[in-house]
Amino acid sequence: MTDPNEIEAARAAEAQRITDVRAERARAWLIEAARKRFAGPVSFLLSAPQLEFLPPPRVPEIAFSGRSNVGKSSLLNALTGRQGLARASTTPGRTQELNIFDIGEPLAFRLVDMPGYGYAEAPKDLVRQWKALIFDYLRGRQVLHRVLLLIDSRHGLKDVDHEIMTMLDAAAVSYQVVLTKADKIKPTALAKTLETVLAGTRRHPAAFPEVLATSAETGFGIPELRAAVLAAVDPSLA
Ligand SMILES: Nc1nc2c(ncn2[C@@H]2O[C@H](COP(=O)(O)OP(=O)(O)OP(=O)(O)O)[C@@H](O)[C@H]2O)c(=O)[nH]1
Ligand SMILES: [Mg+2]
Repeated sequence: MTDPNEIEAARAAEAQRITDVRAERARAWLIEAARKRFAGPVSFLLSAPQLEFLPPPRVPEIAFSGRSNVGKSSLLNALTGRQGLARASTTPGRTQELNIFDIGEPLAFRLVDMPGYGYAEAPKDLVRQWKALIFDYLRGRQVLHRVLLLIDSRHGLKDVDHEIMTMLDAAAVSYQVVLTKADKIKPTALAKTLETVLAGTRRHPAAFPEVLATSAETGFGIPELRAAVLAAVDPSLA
């Protein structure tokens, strides 16, 4: 090979290959670090019916938010590998308070299982009360590092989701959309939802530019979500 263009092209291809190998190694390292972190100590701390019952804001928090019944509590259980840690149920409106979970000993960060929004059948007063609690927490918590905004793979983004996203944009709170219940639809339908949801997040400046698909039932996407949580807690790892 003597043609300078060919030599340059070969050099560029080799540089790209090295970059790809490094990125893959970093990704594998983060996934393993996240697996270890969630395999370690995890415990329920408290349920806060109002903001004044929250613990002092000492460590980063990651919140699970989304419509009622979308699978917030189930996803938290899948992430920590502990069934029954957060209470899940087929009845919408199961989680009514901010449930706080401590990760790590010494304490590294906290996960927050939130009540669902957009549950039309609940009494109006209760809906107002939940909405106030959700909005006040999401808007005002200084240690909130990232919101995981859960969306049902079968349903995509609804008006109430856009409402929360607009509020998070205004409050400059970083959030990542996570599709749940991926086991309930075919891979082709899932790919389509991923595409439309990703397009829907583009008009929201505070939305993380990557959407993850998960299933609490099969464990699909859970290692990647663990890695995303760890990177959100400690951006130096990302
Ligand atoms: N097939 C399947 N079902 C799921 C999955 N995740 C959750 N579910 C089911 O969906 C229902 C609601 O799950 P929860 O985890 O309680 O949902 P939630 O968002 O915490 O609900 P609220 O607390 O009421 O807002 C339960 O019957 C779960 O078993 C999943 O990945 N796959
Ligand atoms: Mg719940």
